[in-house]
Amino acid sequence: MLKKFSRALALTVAGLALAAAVHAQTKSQVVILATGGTIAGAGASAANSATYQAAKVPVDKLIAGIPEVGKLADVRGEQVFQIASESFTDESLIALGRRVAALAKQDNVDGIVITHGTDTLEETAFFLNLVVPTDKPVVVVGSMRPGTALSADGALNLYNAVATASDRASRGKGVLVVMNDEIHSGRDVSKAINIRTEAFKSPWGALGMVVEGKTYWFRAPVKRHTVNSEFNIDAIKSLPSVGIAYGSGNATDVAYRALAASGAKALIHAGTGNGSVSAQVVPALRELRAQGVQIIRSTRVGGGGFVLRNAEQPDDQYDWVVAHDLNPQKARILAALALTRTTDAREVQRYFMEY
Ligand code: DAS
Repeated sequence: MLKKFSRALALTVAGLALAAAVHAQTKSQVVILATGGTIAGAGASAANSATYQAAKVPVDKLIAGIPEVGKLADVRGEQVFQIASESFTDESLIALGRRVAALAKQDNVDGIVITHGTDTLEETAFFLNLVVPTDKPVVVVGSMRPGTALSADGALNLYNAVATASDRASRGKGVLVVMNDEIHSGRDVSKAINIRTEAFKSPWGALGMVVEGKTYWFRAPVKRHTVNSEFNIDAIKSLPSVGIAYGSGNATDVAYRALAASGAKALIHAGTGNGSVSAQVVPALRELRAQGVQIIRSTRVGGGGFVLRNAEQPDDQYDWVVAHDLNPQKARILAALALTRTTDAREVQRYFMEY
């Protein structure tokens, strides 16, 4: 009897060990969704690191350019768009979000990489962070130089993005952005420099790094995202129009009134300093608020602060919203999503404090 039991136990242990070994050997299944941008760009000569045509190289050629990635994961590509990202529309965001969410539901997909132009990469990453209900890694990546340039950064960025998307340690951290060996939160990161490979910065710091195909983590997001978000791409057919107007000296209310007249349901004020509003502009914003337009104070000042409610302006009295630490372009994304669920300024303010 005892002999039979120990044989069965030995077989079970061996079976478990084999299963573990097979699992460890089974590579992650990663899908690369290509949308265009510089990472798919081509210049006339290797000396052209800043003069080139974006959105030229197809996804299969991008993957062929990093053969080493086969050691990290089984990778396949889809060409979703082939555009420079400054030409993204809200319809582009929704179409991309739907594809990402659909792939994330598939058992044979462990991670998703999105190649993207750098100009609006931060907006797409934030949008996906808010609307795709998955804890699988979704990694957005771009490059500052085309693949044809000397010391091009795209191939290593893409390799690092696949390394991050195929690593279970990347799960549950929201949508990520991998650029220049760093892993950033899609919520926090923005393009801070327009012409260097070290272009992307997060005011509260990167989450980690990727070095030689391995991820190293030092922090995790605290704001709501993905599976903990109240927004879901499946419920979003379109986004309300939200305009952005830039604050400066000699300000007038012309841009705000024009945006409202064009149908904007919310106005993002890219204010000076702490979201300050010129005395020449306040009356127009109060009038537009009274007509139902949401007024959201952000700041043109980047780099690591946040707009404090009721400091520069009496937001409670005016029924205005502050964008907290979100820059104007990210505030536009969250405001548009918030307006798919509410027209109450206090509820909009809650979204800005929680996401
Ligand atoms: N025009 C830029 C874009 O497509 C190129 C780039 O930097 O990716 O965002």
